[in-house]
Amino acid sequence: MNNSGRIAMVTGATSGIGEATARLLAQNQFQLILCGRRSDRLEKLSTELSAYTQVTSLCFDVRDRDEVKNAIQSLPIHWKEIDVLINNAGNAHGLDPVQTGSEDDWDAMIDINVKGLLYVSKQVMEGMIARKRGHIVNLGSIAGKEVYTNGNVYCASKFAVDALTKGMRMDLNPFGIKVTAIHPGMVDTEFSLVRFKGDEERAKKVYQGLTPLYANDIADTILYVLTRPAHVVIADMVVLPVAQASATVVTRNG
Ligand code: NDP
Ligand code: 8X3
Repeated sequence: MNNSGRIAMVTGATSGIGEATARLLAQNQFQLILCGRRSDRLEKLSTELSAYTQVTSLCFDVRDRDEVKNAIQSLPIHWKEIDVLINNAGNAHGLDPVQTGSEDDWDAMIDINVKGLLYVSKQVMEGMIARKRGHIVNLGSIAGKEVYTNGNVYCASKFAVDALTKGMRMDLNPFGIKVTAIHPGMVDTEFSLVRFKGDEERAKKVYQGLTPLYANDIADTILYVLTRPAHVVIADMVVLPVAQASATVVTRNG
């Protein structure tokens, strides 16, 4: 497929899976709208990727409905014709039993992973519907397929992403819009550092004794789903490292 001229918006492009996806899409001639809250990282990545393709960036918090709307509506006319939306922004906050979980962590996960995804999608879907084409890729998780101990609210947020993906595919079906969910297992990014609030030792332990997925592995999967023939949609994909058999079954060396 010739990707030249296809405009892709990537949320959470300042780190991990989103950043790797932005790099790979740029190398494959997609034009890019990079999104995130950390403007310094957005600027640096925009400059780097401008060597390959046209790039613009939007700095906003997906939790803030007005910020999302204003940012996306501020795009110049050319950039408004978004072909691909990668709903990737999201994180886990905490790993605690539900009885001692923090309400702030709950708010963050529901507001970012679920409501944020909806706010961004709403702004982008309108144009896709009018043009009768587009592709939305939602980042779910193995945590959206299986609940694990202390995963409670994060799992619930990713089960919601799974449900929303299915609902979007149905509602957008009459308009020829493709909707895909990709559900990774353990990917070594800043994810665990965020989950454990900057505790590097604890974050490192998550991936100790195994070869996890890397952000590039998921970027590669995203490029694959975006480059299927026009009549094909990959609806749902679970991608795990070989060392992981389920949300809870993991084989570690030593
Ligand atoms: P990272 O922490 O490396 O990246 C998260 C990205 O989300 C950052 O770019 C961050 O940007 C952005 N983000 C977070 N909160 C907000 C917000 N309020 N508004 C706007 N952007 C926000 O994690 P990953 O790359 O691993 O995670 C990406 C997605 O993949 C998430 O949805 C995650 O749940 C999912 N996932 C991750 C797995 C893993 O093991 N790593 C496994 C399964 C799914 P900034 O801070 O600049 O705003
Ligand atoms: C991230 C993977 O297993 O930590 O969604 O929930 S896990």
